Amino acid sequence: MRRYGKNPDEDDVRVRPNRKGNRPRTNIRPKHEDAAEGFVLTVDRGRLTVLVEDRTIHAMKARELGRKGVVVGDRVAVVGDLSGAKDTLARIVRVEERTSVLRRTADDDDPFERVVVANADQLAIVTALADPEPRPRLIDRCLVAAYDAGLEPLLVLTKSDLAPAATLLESYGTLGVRYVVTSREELADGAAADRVRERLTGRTTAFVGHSGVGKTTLVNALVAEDRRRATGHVNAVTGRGRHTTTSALALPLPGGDGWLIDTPGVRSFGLHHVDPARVVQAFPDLVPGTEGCPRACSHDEPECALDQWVADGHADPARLYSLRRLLATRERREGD
Ligand SMILES: Nc1nc2c(ncn2[C@@H]2O[C@H](COP(=O)(O)OP(=O)(O)O)[C@@H](O)[C@H]2O)c(=O)[nH]1
Ligand SMILES: [Mg+2]
Ligand SMILES: [Zn+2]
Repeated sequence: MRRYGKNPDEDDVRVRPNRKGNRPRTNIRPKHEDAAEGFVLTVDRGRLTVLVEDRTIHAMKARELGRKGVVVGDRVAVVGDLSGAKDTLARIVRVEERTSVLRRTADDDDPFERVVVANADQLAIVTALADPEPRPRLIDRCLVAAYDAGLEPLLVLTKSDLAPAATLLESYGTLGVRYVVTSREELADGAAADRVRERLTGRTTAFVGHSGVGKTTLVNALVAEDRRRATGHVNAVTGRGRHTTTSALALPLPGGDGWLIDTPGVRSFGLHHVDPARVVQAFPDLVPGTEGCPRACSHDEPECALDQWVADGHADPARLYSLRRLLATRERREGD
């Protein structure tokens, strides 16, 4: 423990003498009763765009928010110039309590968890059936992140014109994950958008996917024309993909019934922060079996009570296997 003052035996030194005039930390903040409600659409370093009524305004964090992060999907209170006129900047004075937080750690070695999206209730995991090849471990990691955050996962399998979905779906059968399959033809005739939109109505869905899977193509088929983004083509000059997506972006679904939150392409999905106890909650048939587990059980140790639970016929062994497969992705790296 770090101590201040000369006497190291002095307990609980709370007052730091002669620092900034010894001003007490104030808990009395202006209430901002006149603040408007807003919904965060984009965050680009310190600059945010916020939807207030039907206007998109520019805003920044007020100093009183300190280090508290504001992310896409946050419900916030804003004050100041709310006109949305050019060169105006409103201030975000409060972040409302979040119903969910989708987190990731940049890498498994990275102890800092970052909130990616707030208040989503569904995670669409976009995976191509070919070109690029599906990466089951990345899918598993996204599933763990969804379960950890309390979001309902939805597998979106694209490019079924190039490869069938059956093999991939087999390994998710026991998990009971919902899915939709799309193809190039169905993108062209609107059937793909219809099928996916059905799953998005009335919800806030975060879209994740490895670059090249067709996420932008799909998102563009789902949102209004003026919200569309460029799809990634390889840049002839740099040889790199045109990474048009650098941070999350909230897009309204046409008809105003739901939000789609597009996130940057993920290469890995660090899970350093994930608590096995939260992941098990996605397996209601196994939850009661954990009562006999040791404290902070990893559910993959000899003392874990789930083996007996399954042996006694309370749940399908395949479900326990699936849970352990998912939990194991926390220790493994994508690509292993
Ligand atoms: N064959 C096929 N190609 C697709 C499909 N959807 C997207 N693509 C192509 O896949 C490439 C990458 O698409 P893009 O939307 O930029 O992927 P993103 O990186 O996930 O945003 C583009 O050349 C698309 O035309 C599909 O259903 N079938
Ligand atoms: Mg894209
Ligand atoms: Zn256990």
